[in-house]
Amino acid sequence: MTNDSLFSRAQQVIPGGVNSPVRAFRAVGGTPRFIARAEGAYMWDAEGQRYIDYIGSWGPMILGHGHPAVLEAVHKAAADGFSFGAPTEREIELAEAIIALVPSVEQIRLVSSGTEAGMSALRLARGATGRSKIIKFEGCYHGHADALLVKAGSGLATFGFPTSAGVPAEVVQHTLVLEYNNLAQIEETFTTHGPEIACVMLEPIAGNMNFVRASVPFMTRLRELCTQHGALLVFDEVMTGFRVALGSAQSVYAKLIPGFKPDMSVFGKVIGGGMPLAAFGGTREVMSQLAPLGPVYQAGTLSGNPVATACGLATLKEIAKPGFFDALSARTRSLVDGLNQAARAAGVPFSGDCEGGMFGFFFFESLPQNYGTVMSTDKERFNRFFHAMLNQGVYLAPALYEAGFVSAAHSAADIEATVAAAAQAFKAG
Ligand code: HOZ
Repeated sequence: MTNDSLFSRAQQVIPGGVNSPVRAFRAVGGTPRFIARAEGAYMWDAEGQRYIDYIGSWGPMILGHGHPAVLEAVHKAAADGFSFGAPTEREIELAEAIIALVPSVEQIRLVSSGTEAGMSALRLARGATGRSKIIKFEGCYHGHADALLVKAGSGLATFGFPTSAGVPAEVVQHTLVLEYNNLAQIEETFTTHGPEIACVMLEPIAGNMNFVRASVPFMTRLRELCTQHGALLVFDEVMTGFRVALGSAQSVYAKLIPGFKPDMSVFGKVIGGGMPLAAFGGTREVMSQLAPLGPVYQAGTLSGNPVATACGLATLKEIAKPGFFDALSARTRSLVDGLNQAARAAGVPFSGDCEGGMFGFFFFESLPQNYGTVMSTDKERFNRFFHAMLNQGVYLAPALYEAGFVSAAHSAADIEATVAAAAQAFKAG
């Protein structure tokens, strides 16, 4: 079977041949690779071609594919039952594990996807404050719930839709979209709408417009303005959670801004270890507004699924081992340094950055601070680079608007091979 034949067949029965748009390779052109299996840092497609995997299922596979301890936990949990629709001890263990690692979270609710978690966090923020307006930022993607699907990154950026069709204007009338890292705009918006703002939601390090950090002055002021105006600061850590540091991106900012904490957090990806699991949490006061304690409704048949929680727990246990993040960060840093050097040697305008096991790069002389600048980086060059890397067995995200991920299974030799492939690709132009 070839990737081409599978893609033709898929397009007969699945819109665009894929179950999530960016996978279709529309941005970069060509045929998506149909993955047959994966192990460690590698994936093999239907034609038996091996790739060094820098997508890692878009973030969850922080240990690499098929980690033995995770596999064992999943096998054991599956043998005990796939789903009960009733509480289990493992859900408490996972909640306790997350709370132990993230001090801003006093209570947490488990759900099945990042979209569900973001949508529920938004409802809770509105319910808890009794306010309607929300602030989000251009290029930040918080899943595909209607109210958040405005000027989002990821697939919306890839396909050039500012906002999805099917989202009525009335539904997004309370969504205020501002420029990421723009201090003047948040000041102005709080001055005009302060008492109406339920929450400010952001990706602290945006991973859906490639990789863009919120600046420290911006984050500091966001925190101050939210506190001053009684709005909740909601961190979408679906990508960054337990990925950029053991304490997530909020621990990175807490090191730079004394006493810093968001009010609510949204998690996904790593906490499920590759299974459908996500969560939202925050202070006990806010979380107590959630049903069955409070008036904000939220529910799910597969929430806290026993197999997914086993997978997530086993993953968190591995990443909490001493030295895990130091090693992962050093490996990711060596990749980014290698790419930056190879580009410089070839005279290619390029800038890469990373935190923990998450990285990004742009064909641009400096690191962009907002979506507008990301959109102005060299897309054609990215696309040529993507294919040159793919042809050399390196699988990067098939769109320039997505961050990349290194796992603990990536060896120094994998990084060297990747940098060598990039040097070839840069030379080819
Ligand atoms: N929304 C994801 C990228 N930011 C894509 C998920 C997928 O295609 O699996």
